[in-house]
Amino acid sequence: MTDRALILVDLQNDFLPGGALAVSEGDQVIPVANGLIDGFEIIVATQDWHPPDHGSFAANHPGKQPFETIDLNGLSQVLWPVHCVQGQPGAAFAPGLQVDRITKVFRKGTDPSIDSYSGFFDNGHRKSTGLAEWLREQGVKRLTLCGLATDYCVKFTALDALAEGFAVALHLPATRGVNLEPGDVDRAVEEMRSSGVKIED
Ligand code: VGL
Ligand code: ZN
Repeated sequence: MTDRALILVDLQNDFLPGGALAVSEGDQVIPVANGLIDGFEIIVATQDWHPPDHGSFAANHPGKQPFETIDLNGLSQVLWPVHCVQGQPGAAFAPGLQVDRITKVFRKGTDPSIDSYSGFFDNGHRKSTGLAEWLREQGVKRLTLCGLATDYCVKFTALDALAEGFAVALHLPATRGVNLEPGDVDRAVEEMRSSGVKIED
């Protein structure tokens, strides 16, 4: 029995160099994530999984460009390039990732009207993905997080995990971020640290 689980956040082609929403050095986390996988029995992967008409895509808002911010149904929303479309190669897990070791996949961002950075809840905290409930059923109390992107999906997954009562560690060497504004990644790490996430370097 184990009370630990590894959470692989959005290790998908579109977040790797050459992808639609490439995270700089995103590919470098894959071998590090594989090394972490070897030390866990319970491994969860989150998967950004958008329908083509998703409201976070700039292309679905005439006149808007990627990386502009809009109000989307009452929530502030950064507009992104079309990425991680359900069933498309960009949404698939990164090549080389030990996908055969993944215990369970939680998909998010499926509702076109709202984005979902966290693996636990959508950005309005309206609907649960079922991740917290599933982890508790397995007896999990402690989480190690890694993946992409530090300043979006990793950060919101970590903060929700704390709020759900899990002990949370972030493995920085297996994490990279977007840095839309310089310093975003450093600020995200500080926010996680000050909220109670143990930062492992
Ligand atoms: C992500 C932006 C849009 C992420 C997902 O995985 O951090 N970022 N969709
Ligand atoms: Zn997305």
